[in-house]
Amino acid sequence: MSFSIGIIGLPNVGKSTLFKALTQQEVDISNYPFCTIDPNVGVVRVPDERLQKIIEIIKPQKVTPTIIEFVDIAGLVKGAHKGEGLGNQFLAHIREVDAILHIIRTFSDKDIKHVEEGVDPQRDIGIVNTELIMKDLETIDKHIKKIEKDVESKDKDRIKEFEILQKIRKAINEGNAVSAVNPSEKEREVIKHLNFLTIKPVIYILNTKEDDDSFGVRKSLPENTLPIDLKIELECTELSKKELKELNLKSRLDVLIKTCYKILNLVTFYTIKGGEETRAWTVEQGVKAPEAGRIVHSDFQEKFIRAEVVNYKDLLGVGSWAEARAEGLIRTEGKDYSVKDGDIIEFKI
Ligand SMILES: Nc1nc2c(ncn2[C@@H]2O[C@H](COP(=O)(O)OP(=O)(O)OP(=O)(O)O)[C@@H](O)[C@H]2O)c(=O)[nH]1
Ligand SMILES: [Mg+2]
Repeated sequence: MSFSIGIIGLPNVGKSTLFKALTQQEVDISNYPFCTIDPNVGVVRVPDERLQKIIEIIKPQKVTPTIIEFVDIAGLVKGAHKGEGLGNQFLAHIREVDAILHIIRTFSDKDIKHVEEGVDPQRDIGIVNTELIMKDLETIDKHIKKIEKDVESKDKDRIKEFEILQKIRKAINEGNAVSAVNPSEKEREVIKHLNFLTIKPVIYILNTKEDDDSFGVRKSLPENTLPIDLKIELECTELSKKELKELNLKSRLDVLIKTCYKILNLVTFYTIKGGEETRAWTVEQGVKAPEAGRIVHSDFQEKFIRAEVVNYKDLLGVGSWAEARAEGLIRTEGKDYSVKDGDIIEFKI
C-alpha cells in the first residue's frame, strides 16, 4: 500500500518542476500554462536515517526503502468547478489522492506567464481553494437531492447523514473547507464515500527562497507551510554532493516528504526477513499488527498468529539481533497490538 500526494495549484507555478525534482522523471516543464494535461505519476523513496542504522546492524543482502507516490496534476483556473480550463478532469484527479501539496507562486519572473495579472499569492490561494470548496458544495447538493426522499420517509441513517451534510454545507457557505468542521471519526465514516476535496490534509508550498516572505502570506497559512525555491531544487538534483557543498546549497525535499508523513499520520515499520532483506513499510498510525502484516504478504493477516517486535532504538542500543533476543528486548505481541513508528516486526504465521 502506498500513499499518494497530489500536487496542485494555478498553471505555470512550478508543479511539474517540483515533481521532476522529487521523482527525477523527465516531464515537460515548458513555460506555458496548461503544459501538463494528463497527470504525471511517480514514486519517491522515503528518506530514512533509521533504515540506514538498522542495515548497519543486520547487514542484509537487500535493502528496500518505503515509497510515497506523487501525482502532478494539471493547473486549475477560476471556474474550474464548472469545467473551465481542464476543470472537471483536474478535480477528479484530486479526489484520488490522500493529501494535497498546494503550490503557490511567489517568485517574480516577467518571462513566466501568470494566468492572472501579476504575482499575488493571497489571491491565488483564494482562487484554488474556492474552486475546491465549490466542487465540494456541488457534491453535497447533488447528494442531498439523492437522499431527500429517504430523509422524508424517516430513514435513520439517511437523517444522520443529512444532518452532517447540512452542518458542512453551512461551513462551506461561510467560505470554509470541509475540514474546518472538524468531523468526528464517526462523521468521517459516514461522509467518506463522498470523497470531499477539502477534507484532505494540505501542505502549502511557497515557491520562493526559504527566508523570503515579501508578500506577507505566511501568517495566514498553517504552520507546516514550506517555502521552497523549486527551481533551485531542480538544479540541486543535477549537482553532486561536492558541488552542493561548494555552492552552499541544501535540498529541502527531505523535509517536504517528512511533512507529508506527518500530515497523513503515517508511521514506518521494518521487516528483516532473517537477514535476507531489510525493508521499510508505511502504514497509518494505529494500524493493528495483522493488518500491517497484510501489506507485507497477502496471507499474513488471515494466518497471523503473533508478531515478534523490537523497536529500532532498542536494537541500536544493544547492537545486534542476537543480543536483543538474549536481553529479552524482542517482545511477543498479539493481534491487538498497534504498530509503532520504528518497530522491527517478524510476523509469525
Ligand atoms: N524564475 C522561476 N521560474 C520558475 C520557478 N519555478 C518554476 N519556474 C518556471 O516556471 C515555468 C513553469 O513551471 P512548471 O513546473 O512547468 O509549472 P506547472 O505548475 O507545472 O505548470 P502547468 O503544468 O502549465 O500547470 C517553467 O519554465 C519553470 O522553469 C522559480 O522558482 N523561479
Ligand atoms: Mg505542469
